[in-house]
Amino acid sequence: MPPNTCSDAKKTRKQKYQNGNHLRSNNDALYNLELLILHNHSSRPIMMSLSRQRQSDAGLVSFSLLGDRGENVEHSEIVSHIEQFGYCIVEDVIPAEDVDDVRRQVVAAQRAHHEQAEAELAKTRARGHRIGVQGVGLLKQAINATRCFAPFLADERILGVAESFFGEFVRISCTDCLINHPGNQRGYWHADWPFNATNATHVKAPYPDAMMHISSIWMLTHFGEDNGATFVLPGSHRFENNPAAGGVEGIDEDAPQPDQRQATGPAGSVLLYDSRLWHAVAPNRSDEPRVALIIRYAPWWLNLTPTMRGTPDHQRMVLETGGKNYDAIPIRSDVFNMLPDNVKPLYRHWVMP
Ligand SMILES: O=C(O)CCC(=O)C(=O)O
Repeated sequence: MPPNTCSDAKKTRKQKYQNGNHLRSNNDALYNLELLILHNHSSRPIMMSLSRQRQSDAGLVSFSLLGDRGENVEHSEIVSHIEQFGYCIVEDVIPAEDVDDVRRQVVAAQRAHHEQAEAELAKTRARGHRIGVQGVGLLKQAINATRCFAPFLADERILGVAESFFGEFVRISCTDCLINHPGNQRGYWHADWPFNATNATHVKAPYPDAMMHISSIWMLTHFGEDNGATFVLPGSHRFENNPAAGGVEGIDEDAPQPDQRQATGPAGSVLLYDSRLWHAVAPNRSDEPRVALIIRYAPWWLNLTPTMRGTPDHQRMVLETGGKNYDAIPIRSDVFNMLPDNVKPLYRHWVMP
């Protein structure tokens, strides 16, 4: 596990940087952004037509960035790709030698809590809300069930990038697990909380053009077009709204977008994105489950209390309105106490009394 393999992992990573294939994104050669203004409440376009200039087979391009230039340069490259396209895929965050073990433990934890998670989803559906996707298994606050991935959560390339956007005191707002079983349904286009208007608590559109929350999808199996690599719409993080809750006139939230891509990567990679990015669950057409962790990083100033059951904000904004919950479950204090020292600050706001 990580403490023993840290230096090896660093060596492997250095080799990868020199090969230039550790970091992938839709780079600028791919797209010439032609702005097609449909609605214009402000100076920002709500819709864009993205015309492709060049496309690799996989739809994503590997490129060489760093050589020996070091961590800071890498941060800035990831940051600038997220700023430009809304997302970036960072490979080898969980080293290849650890990822199978992490996946096995996460899958076992999800299985053990599957019935309970389905019952919670059913309660929300019974109140008339669309939540979850058929064929996708969920485990909320997975860290309460297994800490096997905790050593990687403060990775410089992930937390460091979050800090580049938000400054100090970043907090984790979500640690869920998703297992897309073979044959799972396609999901609807949405942006993540607090930009998903199907949730009781959300930022009112048109959104200010500011990064407020970073989402990430940790690939515990490889993500390919066959097994349901997440659909993303490059550039959509700067749109003023998204199709969830019918937020964009003329856009069917369930229909493919002509410029959609799939965020593919080997197991151990992380898809890091601005939470405003339009994305959707893709169908798994393989015969193996696709396994992921959903980790979100919030600035200290983003009010997370409406997502926390038992708080007055949750009572007022979610329960009393009958709205759809974006629920977070506190971390157990025994789990918190066993976290690595550099990960504890990410959960300190949420320890179960
Ligand atoms: O699992 C996926 O591919 C996408 C998950 C998703 O839509 C989300 O976490 O908001």
